[in-house]
Amino acid sequence: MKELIQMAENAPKCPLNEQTRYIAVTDSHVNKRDARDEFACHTGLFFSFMEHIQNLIPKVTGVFYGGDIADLWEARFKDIYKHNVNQRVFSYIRNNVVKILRGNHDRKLDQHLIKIGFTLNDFADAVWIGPNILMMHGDRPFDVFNRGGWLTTVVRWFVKYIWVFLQKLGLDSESPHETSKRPNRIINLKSILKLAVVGLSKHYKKPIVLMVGHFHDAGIETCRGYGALIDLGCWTHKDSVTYADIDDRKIVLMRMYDNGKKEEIGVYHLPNKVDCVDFSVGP
Ligand SMILES: [Mn+2]
Repeated sequence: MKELIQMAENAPKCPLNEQTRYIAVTDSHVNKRDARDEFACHTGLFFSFMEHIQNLIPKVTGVFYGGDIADLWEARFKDIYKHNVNQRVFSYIRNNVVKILRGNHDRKLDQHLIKIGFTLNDFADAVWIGPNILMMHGDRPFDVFNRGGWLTTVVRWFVKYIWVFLQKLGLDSESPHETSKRPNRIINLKSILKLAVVGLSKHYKKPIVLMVGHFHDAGIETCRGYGALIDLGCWTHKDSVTYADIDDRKIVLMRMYDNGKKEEIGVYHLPNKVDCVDFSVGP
């Protein structure tokens, strides 16, 4: 918890008011356009989505990207970036993004993106969107399999070699992009993050919404009246992509299908200032 509060304390703050409207997306896992590239089928949708957002400007202030933009576990950046279509993806992100959160699959992507026109200021480990929303990738600081060190090395090695081999044999029906799910299922990282929401809300004496990527499983879970955990989903599922539309009053979690059809997954109404209560004394 201490580490999480430290992340929150260090996080840059972006204003959320009547003049702002943000879009949040996450986990596109842009890859080298081979058979394992699950984003490749959505690139057309990505471009029309980004154009749609650009048309909404100045109504939309910008895009927050929840991490794992590219999959550097599976491909080298130069093999990803040599494809023209991926170069266009990164140029759209560069033109629209407010902040990019670092993910476990692309923790060092900033070093590559800075060489193609991004600035260090575009990246963060966590960011505040207004007073109540804290956005981060979601693996840190609780995911012991993604904390770095020897365990992470073993997990990455397993993903890179064994997992793919099991998939080829048809022994595992899961996507390699959902690799984070298996260890998460054992330690149930999402439940830990829900407890973290309670902890953060108590610490800051206001309801905190923790908005994360990483799990690829879009949904809103309220945390015993203390705030909520919002999973932004991903851009690697076969039939649809997910995103959040954020203004100063609410967060709307949306799913968009390849045919452009949209559907609302859920809404979280942000608290008014008058709703804020002192959680330190209990609900
Ligand atoms: Mn991740």
